[in-house]
Amino acid sequence: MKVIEGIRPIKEGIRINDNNQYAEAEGFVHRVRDMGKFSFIVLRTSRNLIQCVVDSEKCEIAKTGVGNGINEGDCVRITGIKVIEPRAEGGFEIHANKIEKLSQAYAQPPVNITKHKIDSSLDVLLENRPVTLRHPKERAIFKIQEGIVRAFREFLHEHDFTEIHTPKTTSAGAEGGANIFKLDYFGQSACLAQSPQLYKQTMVGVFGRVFEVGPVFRAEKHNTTRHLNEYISLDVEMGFINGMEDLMNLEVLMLRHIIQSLKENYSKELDMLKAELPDIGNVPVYKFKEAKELLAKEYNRKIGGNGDLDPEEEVLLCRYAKEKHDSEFIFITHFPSSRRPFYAMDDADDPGFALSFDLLFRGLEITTGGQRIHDYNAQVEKMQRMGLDPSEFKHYLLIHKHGMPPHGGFGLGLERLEMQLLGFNNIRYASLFPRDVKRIAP
Ligand code: AMO
Repeated sequence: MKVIEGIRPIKEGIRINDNNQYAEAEGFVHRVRDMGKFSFIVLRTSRNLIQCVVDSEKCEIAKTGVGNGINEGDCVRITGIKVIEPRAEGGFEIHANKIEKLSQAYAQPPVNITKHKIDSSLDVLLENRPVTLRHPKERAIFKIQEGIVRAFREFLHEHDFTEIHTPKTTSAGAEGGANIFKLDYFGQSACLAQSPQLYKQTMVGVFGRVFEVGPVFRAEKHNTTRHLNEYISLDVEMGFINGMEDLMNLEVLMLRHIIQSLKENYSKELDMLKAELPDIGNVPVYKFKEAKELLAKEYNRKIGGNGDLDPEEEVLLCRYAKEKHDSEFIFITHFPSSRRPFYAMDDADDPGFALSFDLLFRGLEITTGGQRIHDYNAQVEKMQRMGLDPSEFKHYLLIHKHGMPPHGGFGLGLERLEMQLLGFNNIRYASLFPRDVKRIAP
């Protein structure tokens, strides 16, 4: 009988024995420096760079991989004595007794990934993504991304939310507008999900509180620094709310938890990227109308426009929030109803405006959310008012027909949040393999 072994216990690419004297580390040869009698090999493990000292007379080099010697890019396992060395990363180095060469690299990286920073244009960075992601600073971005999602999940689980997975191929777009990717689905017209909106509401009728982390697709034709054609949406939907404020409070608490968790578990990566995390105190709230008036008064902006905030206005509102309220975040609520989707609930006291909000952070919208219509008649009536045919939404309307609590939620763009946290001027830096108008590979 064949026995299947368990996973070898190893943490961040290194295992240290019980008496803290011996270490076994596995990873990639990041840098080699030949000092004559001995060499320094910097090993890139899954999260760290470990300095190893190799005296070729004392060290056994087991060449299981092809080729001569040990070169940058090779995969190796190094065992040896753990020696305290304050100048080395992590405060120690390994004096190698043995190097097992596990495989060999066949080419030099297209860009130098051993320098302090990758010195190339965004295009070159993305074109060579499978290799450039190996640079410690590049991978730090995505370690932090893991941290954001992990803390998001942790917070919501603690507050009784159930994680769901909804389909990404759908029969109709949830958000409306022209930015829908159409596809042929066995002869039937279908599209890629613009958001899990209708499904997450549906699941409130099942679990009460739900969330999802998943890709969404937007056929935006504009190549901007803040839009991707596929991004990761952090979606939340909560039933039995007393009003939109419950959702805004939830989001603030959630963001505080994310920041705290990043500080506790990802300080190494945050330091590497010189990230300045925000303190999240009370987040100021302005109605859309007030925000427009404020922009006119404080910054001479013309009132009018298209019922939304343009990018410059988002920057100005954040500047105002910082100066006036010492907050890097600002909520804008009560957008004109005509500019919000059919599922948005209107304010009973001010029917031209929807109970919806945007959260702006350091000059950029990172979230849209709001309260939804839960009453069947009200939803059918609003669809008709907006020129939509309720029969095309017959599955969605089943939830209203069979009873829905007052509910609402929000969608947070993962790459946008990270881009603002790390101070990037282009969203593509925060996406592993960005999809934009010109790029669908790698
Ligand atoms: P909305 O369309 O505003 O709302 O999207 C929510 C958040 O998703 C991010 N985002 C994007 N990020 C990168 N590239 C894009 N092209 C892009 N478009 C949007 C932004 C934005 O704030 N269903 C609603 C949410 C809800 O009400 O629950 C929705 O999808 O950070």
